[in-house]
Amino acid sequence: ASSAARPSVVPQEQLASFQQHLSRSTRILALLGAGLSASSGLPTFRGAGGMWRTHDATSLATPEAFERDPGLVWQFYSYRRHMALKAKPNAAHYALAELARKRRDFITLSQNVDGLSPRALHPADQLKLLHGSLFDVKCSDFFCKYFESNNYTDPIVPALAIPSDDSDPTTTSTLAAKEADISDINVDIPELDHSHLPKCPECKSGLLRPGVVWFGEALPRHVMEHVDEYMTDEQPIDLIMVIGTSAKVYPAAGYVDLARSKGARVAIINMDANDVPAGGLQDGDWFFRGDAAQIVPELLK
Ligand code: BV8
Repeated sequence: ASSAARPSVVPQEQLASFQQHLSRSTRILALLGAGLSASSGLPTFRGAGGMWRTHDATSLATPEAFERDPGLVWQFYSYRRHMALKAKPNAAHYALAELARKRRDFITLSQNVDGLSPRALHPADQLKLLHGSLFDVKCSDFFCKYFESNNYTDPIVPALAIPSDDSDPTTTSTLAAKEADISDINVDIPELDHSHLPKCPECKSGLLRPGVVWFGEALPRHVMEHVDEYMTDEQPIDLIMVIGTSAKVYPAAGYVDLARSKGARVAIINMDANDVPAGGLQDGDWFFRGDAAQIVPELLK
């Protein structure tokens, strides 16, 4: 049904008080997590979505995993690139992009690497990708500075082609479900030694790696500098929206309390009533429970 026909998913009183505050706010932040893209068919890290084949996704998102088995890590990322390319931004991605066009002092801090906010034409100078992007690639050789943005080739090299069944991500029989319940042993994994993996065109020796921030790696310096500048500005922050994130990964999760310390009120949009940032809900916070794809467009209308 069109949004007009759809009954409001947000309690009217909470909606009114939020929108009143939003209308008076100037400096506004949003912290985005995987829950924002759930309705676009992309699995979150928590729960079933956190598994890929028999691996906990976060165990593959490390430099050590890449060092140990670059072929397996590249299969994981090639699969996620494939799924993200088949997914589409949802109404919440577009609503946030629209807000950024209307409010130049609004910036979005996204933990998501799925490329859906850029595809929703979110103004790039107001979108900070804290953990990089699936569609950036860089040389894994520490001394080589090769970096390439917007590499959408799928698969990035022939050996990483996804098994034939690449069904639509929004159906239940997604590759995610199929991939989730198979283990490496019964997937006919091509012998993925270095010769099959993407090579750095610059230094000719290093393997290319996904341009995402792995656990134990620093967030991109230019991104941190921009966020620090926004945060250390003596101006108060009026509002931070915490959308679809379990807010457990630092330093990203730390921005919620930092915004609070700058006077911001906090609005949490989450499917799970228990998922509130460390320190829990505080006086004056809003908590909108449900699907971000439905709630966010209503809040920002
Ligand atoms: C660093 C890119 C130092 C890769 C990611 C102990 C204590 C504190 C910190 C640490 C510690 N041990 C280690 C650390 C540091 C570590 C960390 O924080 N670990 C955590 C686990 C404790 N952090 C780091 O390593 C960071 N780097 O600290 O470096 C340093 C400094 C200088 C020099 C050198 C080193 C780097 C962290 C970045 C890791 N990369 N992603 C990839 O994607 O493959 S993290 C990845 O996981 C995401 O980017 C995201 O940040 C995180 C997952 O969180 P969410 O997005 O929130 O997703 P999740 O599934 O958890 O939650 C989804 C939520 O949505 C849920 O609440 C759910 O209820 C809700 N939801 C679901 N559906 C919907 C919904 N909501 C609304 N609508 C729906 N439809």
